[in-house]
Amino acid sequence: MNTTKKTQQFIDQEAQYGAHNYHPLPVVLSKGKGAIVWDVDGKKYFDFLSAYSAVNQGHCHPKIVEALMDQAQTLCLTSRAFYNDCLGPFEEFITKFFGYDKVLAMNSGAEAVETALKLARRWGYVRKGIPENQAMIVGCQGNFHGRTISIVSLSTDPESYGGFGPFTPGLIKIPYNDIPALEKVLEADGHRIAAFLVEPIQGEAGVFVPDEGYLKRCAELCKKHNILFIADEIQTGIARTGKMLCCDHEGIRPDIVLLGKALSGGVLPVSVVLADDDIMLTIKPGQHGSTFGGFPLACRVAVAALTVVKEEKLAERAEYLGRIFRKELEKINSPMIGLIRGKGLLNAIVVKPHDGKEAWDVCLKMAELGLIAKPTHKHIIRFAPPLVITEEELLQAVEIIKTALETI
Ligand code: IF1
Repeated sequence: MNTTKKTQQFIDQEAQYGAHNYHPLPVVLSKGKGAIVWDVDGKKYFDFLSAYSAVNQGHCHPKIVEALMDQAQTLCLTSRAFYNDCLGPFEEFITKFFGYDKVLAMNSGAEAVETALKLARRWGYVRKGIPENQAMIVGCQGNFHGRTISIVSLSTDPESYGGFGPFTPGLIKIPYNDIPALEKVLEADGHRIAAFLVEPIQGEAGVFVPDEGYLKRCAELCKKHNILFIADEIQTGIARTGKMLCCDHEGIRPDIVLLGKALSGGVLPVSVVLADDDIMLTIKPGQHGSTFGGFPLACRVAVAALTVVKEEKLAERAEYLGRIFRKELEKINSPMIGLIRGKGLLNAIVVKPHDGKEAWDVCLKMAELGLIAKPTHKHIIRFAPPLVITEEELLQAVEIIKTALETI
């Protein structure tokens, strides 16, 4: 891919002064609106990553930005040493929105996951009666929940955990989408297992959609063994898969729900843990928190971001457009398309390497043609545009994907 001098300057600058913990596509963005982003040379792209589903409401949504600007000029941060007039209204709003007794606000997704792990252990000791320091938490192979030491302790991807040991004990990994595996571990160790943590669709694993009924059966098994069912909806939640929560597809209500990313429409890092009193109130003052967690600016932005999702019926849009998108992709005749899968507007194609070209090359070609997406696990390309994308834009985007696959 040819990069302009201006583009290359920014790339070189990052390479020289930034840690080398990413390998981005050679595109330097400077502006966004809805489903479209522009680079520093003014070239336009369809954004088919949406900042890993953080920008479900579209880039720079006016109502979210308005809430941000208004609150930024009024009061940004107080810490939790004092009350403020934004946190309570946000807490009431979001708990009623999702139907839980309580919310605990943090910032990044990883912090929400960490919070859930602590909450699960605490609940395991004080409610379930697990003997001290014996609590175990079950996760799934192929998961992605973040980058902290404890979270990577649960990872099965050497890229995530390799060279970062020693790891947090008390974490078990079982195969995803495998009910017998869950049954087995719960039968064997259920008395000391506090929680089962799962992504309703595995994002990083390549948009891996489990069999219908899997999540429901997991929830039933957890109930039977008095184990908390924790849904990491950080990527799948907030309308991305065609329902407000991905778990809604199976009509299940997790004991703990984790949200992040699109909770702010991509404006600020805001994450939450939702749970009922029996779980949430096991953490007492001074036992958990964060300087920024639930800061006034975040609270105002999150209320605005969720309001936009509801007002603009983004879950219904994702469902409707997702069907069109997959149908159109199915029509593409390319030896490089192995498999198309997804739900709502969280989709992926599994790329079969062809003539020495693989997913990365397809992404470079698409970028050249005006659509940005990123490969995950070398051979999978995730397609997750902002949910505000219009049907017309979506069809134009499909044309680009088609051309890229045909001309590469
Ligand atoms: C990066 C992937 C997506 C998540 C789930 C928690 C978190 C994430 C289900 C942590 C974060 C990220 C982070 C991003 C890449 C990205 C990602 F490719 F790695 F898998 F989205 F698909 N639970 N996902 O997907 O949230 O702490 O990052 O706010 O650059 O690491 P965070």
